[in-house]
Amino acid sequence: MSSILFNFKIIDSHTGGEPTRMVYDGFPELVGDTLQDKLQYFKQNFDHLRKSIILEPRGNDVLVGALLFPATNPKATASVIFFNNAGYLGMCGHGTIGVIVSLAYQRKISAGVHWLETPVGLVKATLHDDGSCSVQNVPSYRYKKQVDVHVPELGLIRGDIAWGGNWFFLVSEHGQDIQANNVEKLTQVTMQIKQALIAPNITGKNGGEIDHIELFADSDDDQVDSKNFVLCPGAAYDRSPCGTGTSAKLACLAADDLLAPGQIWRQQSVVGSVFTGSYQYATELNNAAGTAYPEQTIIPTICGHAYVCAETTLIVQENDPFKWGIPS
Ligand code: PYC
Repeated sequence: MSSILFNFKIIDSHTGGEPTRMVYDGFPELVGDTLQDKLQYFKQNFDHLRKSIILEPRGNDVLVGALLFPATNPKATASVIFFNNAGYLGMCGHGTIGVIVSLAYQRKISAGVHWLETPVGLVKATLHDDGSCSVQNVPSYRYKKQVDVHVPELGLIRGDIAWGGNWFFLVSEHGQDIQANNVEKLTQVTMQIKQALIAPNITGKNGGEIDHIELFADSDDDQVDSKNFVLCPGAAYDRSPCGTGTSAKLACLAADDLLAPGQIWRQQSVVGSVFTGSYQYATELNNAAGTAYPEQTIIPTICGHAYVCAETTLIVQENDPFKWGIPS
């Protein structure tokens, strides 16, 4: 019997169809004083473990991993680093909901407010008595409005660039049918848009890579405000309405005066799941937080449901030729 290199204790959940794999034990310690240091340490020393946990044969391209470890900030219940088949995410809205519901399943937390420390800031999660979870996300904003990009296969496409914990390019005029039976075409089109942002160096602030592309359309369901398709960094599409993507959308709606603070926005995903969202202006929080946010920066809150699917141990045997995943 080959020796066992790692036993990763995990809980799998899905939030509106989008899976989260919470790793709560068995991962080596991340060295570093700050969460940013620990993230760097993870990237430099344990990227093969990210692949082992996420890639086939133990995982799949749709999964988002959430590594939990003790918080450096005393206010927080835990620190979390989100990762996927392509690398690392700043924040993850559906993943935060998945983590909170998984911790409740483990009876480590109960209904109420819980802070989580992420590489891009503290987020406040409220687990409600009905099992839903609201996430007050990091400050979000539109960086640029209606940026032109020439996509060779599609022609001129215009989109907003916004931050919601990750960088998004948000497109409303695209001529595509946002339906679950059209995800192959939607994936192809959004990959083409993403590729077309590279040559003209269209980025987020400080050169931040725009690694999520979001298409919007009206929904047939009159109970929701909009339907989206979100391409994630590793070419999988988000089955949920995307928490950070909905935050970016709220920032654009706020900047265009199309949604008032506190007003509810119902965002549906391409598979039909729904997040509700609302925002307040960050300037209202300046005094409390001691930070001066630029005007039009918002603090979004996203609410959704997650469901636990599995509780298990991932085993990594030394002689397994695919112990670090099948490269995709
Ligand atoms: O919910 O923020 C989100 C998210 C990002 C990537 C996949 N889901």
